[in-house]
Amino acid sequence: MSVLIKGGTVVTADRTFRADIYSEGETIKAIGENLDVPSNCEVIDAGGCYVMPGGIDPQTHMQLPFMGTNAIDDFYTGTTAMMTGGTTMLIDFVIPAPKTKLMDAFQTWKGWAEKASADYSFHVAITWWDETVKQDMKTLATECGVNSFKHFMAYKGAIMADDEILVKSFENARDLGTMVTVHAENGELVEHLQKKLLKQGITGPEGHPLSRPPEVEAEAAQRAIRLAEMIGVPLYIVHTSSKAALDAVIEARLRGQIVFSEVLSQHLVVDDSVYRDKDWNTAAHYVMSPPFRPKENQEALWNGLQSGMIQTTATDHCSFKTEQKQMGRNDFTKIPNGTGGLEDRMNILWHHGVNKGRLTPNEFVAATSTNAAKIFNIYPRKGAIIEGADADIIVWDPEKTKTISAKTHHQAVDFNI
Ligand code: URQ
Ligand code: ZN
Repeated sequence: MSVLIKGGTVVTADRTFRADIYSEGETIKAIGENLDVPSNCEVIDAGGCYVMPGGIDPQTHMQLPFMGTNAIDDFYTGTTAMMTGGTTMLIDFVIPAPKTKLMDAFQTWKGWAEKASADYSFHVAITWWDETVKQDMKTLATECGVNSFKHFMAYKGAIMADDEILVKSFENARDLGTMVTVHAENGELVEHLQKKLLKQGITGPEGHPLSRPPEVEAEAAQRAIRLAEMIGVPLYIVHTSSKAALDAVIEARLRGQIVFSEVLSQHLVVDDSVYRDKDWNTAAHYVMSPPFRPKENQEALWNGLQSGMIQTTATDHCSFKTEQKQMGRNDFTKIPNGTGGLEDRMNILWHHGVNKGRLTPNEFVAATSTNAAKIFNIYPRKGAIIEGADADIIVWDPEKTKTISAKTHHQAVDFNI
């Protein structure tokens, strides 16, 4: 199938220019004006619109088995919903339960992803360690195209990587020429604070942010940064949510260390007042980790994005229906952690970023697509509008408006934060 996108303004991470784009099958073939195209090709009128690289969401969890249930969006509903909002690729996570072989978990996730309606890739989490893990990391990096290994420093007793696992995995990842990513919260401190709060009789969702304050994130971010520095491996900190953690990233980057960071669209616009909602179900829907923060953290995160100290945006889409959130009805530590968002990320960044003058359209493309493609080594096949690149292209009408709502979104979850 050949398609001509005509009359639009092309916006990439580095330039804005008038051009038509002709693609055949999944590949961009020609970019320019007055293109010579077959008479029977489909023509899309992009007049008055921007034509941009499709969004890449570098952090999602489709149908993740977690905290005794499964995230409700699967690889079909999630990829379909994200495309309606302008994201054309996601990078999900293979998360082996401890003692599960990485290669077995990789096959499981690949099986789930066969129903995806858009392109995807995988990070692989290191949740335990022995020689087989080391060997499987090599197989994944050299034969399966995996170039990033994830470490959850939280979730003690489940998938948490302690310092011994971090050191061994970071060193192996370095030797494989790959990158390490971390969920930076100190799992020991979280457990300690959870027990203290429950003993005080605090069992509702309001206990969640109290058990993981910014200092818990900042300690883990700082520890991951110093471990990565000592071992000499590039580090990517996912869902940086607080000024305290971002300050650790900035300090490392100003020292010349290779540290990338990511911010979730949700953390840029939602604050911790949601946990004080009188309706238990509403407050429980906002239970995710790291939690939503006091509003002043948003300014720091926007400044981080605008200054280039934060390179990417994601959603960490890991959605649970209202009935699933009931698992923590009497104990907030049992509320499945996660929120939705992959359908709305691009709209949130455009409205609160570009329309409010924080980001240029070019910076919007860098933050929603190109930077993630470069960091995870899929550029310029993805995240670019050049001949030979994948034709993952969005036509963006900057004048169009919509109301974000669970009533109209395509995500499987029954709530929209
Ligand atoms: O921690 C994560 O990124 C996964 C388990 C999604 N849940 C969450 O609360 N962020
Ligand atoms: Zn996480």
